[in-house]
Amino acid sequence: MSYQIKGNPLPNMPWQEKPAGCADPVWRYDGNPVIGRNPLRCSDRVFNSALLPYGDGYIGVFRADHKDGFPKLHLGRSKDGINWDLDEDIIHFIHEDGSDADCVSYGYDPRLVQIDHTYYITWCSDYHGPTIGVARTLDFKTFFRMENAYLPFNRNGVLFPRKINGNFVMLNRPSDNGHTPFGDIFLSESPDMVFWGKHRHVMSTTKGWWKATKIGAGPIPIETSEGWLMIYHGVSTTCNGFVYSMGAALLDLDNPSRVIADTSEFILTPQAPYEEIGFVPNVCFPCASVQDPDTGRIAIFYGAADSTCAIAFTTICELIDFIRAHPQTS
Ligand code: BMA
Repeated sequence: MSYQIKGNPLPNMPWQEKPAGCADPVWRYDGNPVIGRNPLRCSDRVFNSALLPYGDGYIGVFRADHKDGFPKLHLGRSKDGINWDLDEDIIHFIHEDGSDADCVSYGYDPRLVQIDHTYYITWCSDYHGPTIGVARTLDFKTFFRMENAYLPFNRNGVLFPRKINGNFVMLNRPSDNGHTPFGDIFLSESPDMVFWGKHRHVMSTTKGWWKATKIGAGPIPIETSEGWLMIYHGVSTTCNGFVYSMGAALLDLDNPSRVIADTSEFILTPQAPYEEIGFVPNVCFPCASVQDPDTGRIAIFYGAADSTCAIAFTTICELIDFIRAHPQTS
């Protein structure tokens, strides 16, 4: 059975074949991490970041934790999606009237999506606590800050790459003001990217321990012939803290709050040294993917141990077959 990805061909995407003998549905790039420690003068760690094909290469919005401890958003460019030039300056946001709209204290875990001719950034912003900030740009030079999508507290705001039934749709994860020891995935709709409503529950944590504490949407959902492919993080609580793994599910194309299938087993869990050791050990946090409909290849861009950026690979067939072979049944 072969499954189709919708979208434009991407022949120059990062890619490595699955290593011989690998039985897992997702495998790591052997040059990981692709962005290592101290990549900028102002920051010792860049991780949990997002990219999109742009021009003849890639553009990205990066989470850089500055040396005063606060995370900020920076722009980066790459020819191949692997080697990155990051701007030392932060992204400056303005309001419609041109006045300054920079985030007050922090911005982290960005997602980046193109909907029609506009690029949208969503991220975890500060408005009396964490909630979802939204901005748009046409050219990655001028960035207009839009209304925050939700009341605090909320994280992991992930837009679908097209309107569904006439509305913008955003996955999100209501949370608390701390490290949130709970959390299910919801979605919300908006006719105009200002007013958000029609909030619907999508997926809950499960008894399976790798995602028993909380779950949150990761990359922009991938449109496929089988439904929206949603790669997400699932968190387990151990005596040494949280462990962040990755899972994958299929959502109904017309009604994405309906889960068609979900994985009972993780697709990637911290095992490499750069995932197990870092500022926050044992974190694989996916924020973006790029994919090629012609070959079915998918490259997942993820933050490792809140310290570096890494890439892992899969294919549409590997992942959907894995979801169906290891179904979440309750
Ligand atoms: C979450 C977010 C992520 C981070 C993760 C692990 O709450 O802050 O940015 O990767 O914790 O520390």
